[in-house]
Amino acid sequence: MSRLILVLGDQLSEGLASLKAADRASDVVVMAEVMEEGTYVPHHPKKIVLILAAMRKFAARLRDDGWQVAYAELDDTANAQSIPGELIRRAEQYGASEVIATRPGEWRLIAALEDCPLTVTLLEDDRFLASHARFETWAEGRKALRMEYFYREMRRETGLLMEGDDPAGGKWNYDHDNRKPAPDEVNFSGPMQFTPDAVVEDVIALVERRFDSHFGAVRPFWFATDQGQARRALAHFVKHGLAKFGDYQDAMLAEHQFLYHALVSPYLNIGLLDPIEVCRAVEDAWKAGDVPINAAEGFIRQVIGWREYVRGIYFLEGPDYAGRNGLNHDRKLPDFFWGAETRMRCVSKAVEQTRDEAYAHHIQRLMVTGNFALLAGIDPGAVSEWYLAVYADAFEWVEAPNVVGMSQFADGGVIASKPYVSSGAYINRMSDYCKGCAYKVSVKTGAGACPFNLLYWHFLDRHRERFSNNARMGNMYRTWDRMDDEKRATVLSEAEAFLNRMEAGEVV
Ligand code: FAD
Ligand code: DLZ
Ligand code: SF4
Repeated sequence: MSRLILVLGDQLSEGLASLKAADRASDVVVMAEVMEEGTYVPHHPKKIVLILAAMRKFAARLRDDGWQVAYAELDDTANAQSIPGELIRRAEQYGASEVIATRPGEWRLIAALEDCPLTVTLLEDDRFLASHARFETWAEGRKALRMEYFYREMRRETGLLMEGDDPAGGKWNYDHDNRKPAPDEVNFSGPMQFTPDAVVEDVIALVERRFDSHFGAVRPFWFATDQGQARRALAHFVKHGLAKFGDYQDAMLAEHQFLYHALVSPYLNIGLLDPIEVCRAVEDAWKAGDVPINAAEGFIRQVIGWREYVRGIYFLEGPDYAGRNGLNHDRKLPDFFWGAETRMRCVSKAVEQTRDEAYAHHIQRLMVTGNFALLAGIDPGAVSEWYLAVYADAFEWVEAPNVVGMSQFADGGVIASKPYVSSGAYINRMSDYCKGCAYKVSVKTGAGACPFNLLYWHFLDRHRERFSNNARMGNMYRTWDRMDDEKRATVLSEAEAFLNRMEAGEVV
């Protein structure tokens, strides 16, 4: 009897565990475009196009390779519009009762498959360096789960940038060199862009029709949608962008959204690129003398360090992780996250770019939108849903630890040892956003004061009990405590007034 082999929209890898376990001669691959996956959060239209177009191309490739594929398009009348529903329908159609699936990257879908009234076997997703068991072994008995130590083990295990037992160049981490402010000129034209072919055009039309209420621009659409294109995009970045990736990793420019970033996370996360393949390409460029060590190490750390580490945390911490709210923040997410007007140029530019590209780089996510949400005390569940919806690379296993943990400190400090908060000074140092902003970054209180300046102290003050004994935050509290009482009272009342205006829906 044939078995059903489930392939999800972010599992588009030929070497997927469920495909490796299948019998091409007798099993049926099930792939389904379903409204439930398209709407559990209002995904950005570009993200939906990416996934559905890449699914259609992957299915065609499997068929060419001799697989029998039962593929449901979104508009098919018989489509059950959910993954379990489609499995049940296909089980009846093919007289199958057994499903082989690769463990999804989200607790929600794992639970749905476990509850499905068919016999479902979930195989470990081995497209990562560290299995769950490997991560658990690393985490066991440690007081603090800091990424840096995990990363060193991954370097040793992969041999990436290693000279014998030692790190290449003598240091594990070159982050110190990677904090240069925004450059005056950028000589990288950005990620490789692809003109939509007929498959992509069909999906764009479908998404325009079915998801027209979702935030985000569907056109122009230029993402890679198959493995060949994704590999070309990677090679383009390694050749033209990587050398300066390290130097300007943290910089932000309003008119250069991509700076020297790779824009490969959507391709990695849906399976078009393999993390080791990506890192080897970067290491080869360093070995060939084409890029400096700070660029190669900085990049490889993100992929075999951060990317693996956050996944490990998500599965180690369990299904409640994404819902944590360690600082009890409960304000509503302001409408300007969905494109309404704001006078804060940094936030407005980051959201505008997110709307147009379904992309923002790490520091825009962490130190502009994330920083604002944390300082303003927004409900981290709402913040997390926003990030999960608006970025093309967002799947809960990677999004939740970055947002709930790293950015909102809502996991109580599992990931970060201190909250990532800053006043406007940091944004001004690393970007060109403050030039031309309606607020003045140098003004601390009174007319035109930058909201980040006010909210920064408001955050520290309202969380004094939680953070004042944190050794890494002592200086901040000492500076706050040195201010005279009147100044402190003014800061707090102006911050409150700002938050009240924001909550009342005024343009702030
Ligand atoms: P580059 O800056 O060129 O980095 C190279 C690669 O490193 C990325 O492609 C990515 O695969 C990996 N990487 C870098 N940082 C991280 C990280 N912290 N966690 C995991 N992988 C990392 N990344 C996602 O893939 N999906 C998300 O939903 C996501 N949400 C985030 C939310 C917040 C609040 C923050 C601060 C970061 C988030 N990140 C997320 C991490 C990071 O912002 C993106 O991976 C990166 O911006 C992707 O763009 P890029 O390919 O140009 O990356
Ligand atoms: C994100 C997404 C979307 C928008 N649509 C589909 C879909 O129609 N079919 C599918 O199989 N997968 C889709 N996905 C990806 C899933 O949501 C993803 O597999 C889970 O969130 C687990 O990471
Ligand atoms: Fe953002 Fe403040 Fe700079 Fe305006 S002045 S761009 S609000 S940091």
